[in-house]
Amino acid sequence: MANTATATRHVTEQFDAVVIGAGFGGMYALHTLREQGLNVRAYDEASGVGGTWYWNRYPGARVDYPGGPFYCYTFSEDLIKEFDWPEKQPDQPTVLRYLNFVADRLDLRGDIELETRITGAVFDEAAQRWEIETSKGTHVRAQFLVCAVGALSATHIPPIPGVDSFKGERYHTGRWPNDKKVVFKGKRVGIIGTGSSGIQSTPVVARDAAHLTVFQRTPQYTVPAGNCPTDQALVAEARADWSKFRHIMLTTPIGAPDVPTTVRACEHTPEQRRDTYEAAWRKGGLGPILVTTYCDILTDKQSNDWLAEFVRDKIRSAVQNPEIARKLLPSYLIATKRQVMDEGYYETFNRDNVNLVDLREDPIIEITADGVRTQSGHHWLDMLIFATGFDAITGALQKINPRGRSGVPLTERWAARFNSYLGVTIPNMPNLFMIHGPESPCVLFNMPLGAELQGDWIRECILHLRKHGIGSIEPAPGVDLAWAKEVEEVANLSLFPRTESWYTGSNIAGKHRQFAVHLGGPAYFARLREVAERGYEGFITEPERSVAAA
Ligand code: NA7
Repeated sequence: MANTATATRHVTEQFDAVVIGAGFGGMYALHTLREQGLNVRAYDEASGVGGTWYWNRYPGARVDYPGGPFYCYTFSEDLIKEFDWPEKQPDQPTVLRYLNFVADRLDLRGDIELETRITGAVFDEAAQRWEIETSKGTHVRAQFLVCAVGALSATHIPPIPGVDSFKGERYHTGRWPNDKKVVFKGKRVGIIGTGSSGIQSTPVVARDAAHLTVFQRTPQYTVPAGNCPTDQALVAEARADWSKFRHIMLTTPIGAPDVPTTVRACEHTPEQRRDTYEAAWRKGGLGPILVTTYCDILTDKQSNDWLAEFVRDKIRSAVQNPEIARKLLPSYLIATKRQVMDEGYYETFNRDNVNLVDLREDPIIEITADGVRTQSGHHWLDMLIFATGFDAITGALQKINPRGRSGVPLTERWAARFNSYLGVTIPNMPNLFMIHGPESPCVLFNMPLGAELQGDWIRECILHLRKHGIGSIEPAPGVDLAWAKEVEEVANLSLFPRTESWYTGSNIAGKHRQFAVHLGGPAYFARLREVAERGYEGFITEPERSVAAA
């Protein structure tokens, strides 16, 4: 049955492309498509641009990637020259200021409709157009739907008994309020979760709160951020020869400016290894320890164990109370969960006003009106912070749940696995493109750079379709299976799939397990280019039926 949008809906506006999301990915897609003369509208439910960086304004939030002039748009030398990054690991307000600067500099605001959520999208097969519904009740139509919805934007609050009964202040780190200042002073605060956001916010909250209780389910490895003022000499060098720096980022596995080592951990003596780790630890940041120490940390268990033990030793020496130190010791393969970077996390547990609850030994029974009851007793709280993460990578798009061919919704298409072709398109969802979708490098590659490269591919694909009078494009039957095999083969060369994490979907009850990240880095982007050069190999198309149908 052909899927034709109902005639009763009143379509208020028509676009060549609608972009969902006004974060790094959405803003770039809007810009680059508009540059080609396309009529584009972007929507975001937030009151400002910034996407993930708009919402994740929790205390201590910082870029955990090699930051400064490297976690930003790379396509424009002007943007690189005009924005000054004060710190090596920029904080959330700086990243948001940057994205607002870009929105103004590229004059994007006129084509972004804020405070407007996309509530549904249906592909009208006859018209070869998406009909899109907004939270304001409007319906717009577009030939192309670009979903830049964020890999970490569908927040997750675990279904703990009594979760809604807490009567004090309650926040999720991924939906931190923008309209009020959250005050910790004099309050008893609880944080559930010790991922990036729990670990980054813990030292900041502890400094002000009367008392902080950290509820930890899985201890984490975290490395010092080593934040410091931006190295101005490095900035000058990057600005003087930006194409050289961009080229390095385009050719390294995670899109970082740190040139990866080729040395394997077993090539060094134990003393040499300790000195190598120590130097990276002192420098701080994720790049030095994961990219420049040894090349096999994420592929060789022995190499991984050596680094893990080095970090465990750091925890033992940072935390004065041996019993608390023991509870903080992680045991999973280091960096196979999202590697965290901190500013004094372990040392925070030396403070008198901080308490660690190890949920493996003392599980949560329920959340009450005034605290959290664990097996050993009740923790009285004035404020409860959920640092419990996201339905990552796939959750936000499933919430919108676009309906493609035959009106079948995405949740049905993705019921057994999150299938895609190239991590950019989905079978039976014609003319729909994803930025940072499942089976693309998304969260394990420099995300602004990855968004740019995917945005460029989408732009070129659309221009190709227009040039050849093509009305719709979608993956050919079966190419998604071949793609899934390729993603899996690359992942299985690494240690990542051996650990339960949000990369594999294990943090969400009922979500099927699938390591949904393509670990190929530059090889992935080369594959994208190759497919385009071969005339969009693996896709099927239909000629444009009638422009008037739009
Ligand atoms: P994460 O990294 O998903 O962390 C979520 C944390 O919440 C993690 O420690 C979880 O423990 C914990 N969690 C989840 N459910 C529960 C329940 N039911 N009880 C106790 N603890 C729970 O999210 P973040 O927001 O910190 O970071 C996400 C990314 O955002 C981050 O990588 C940065 O890139 C920015 P678990 O490990 O599952 O046992």
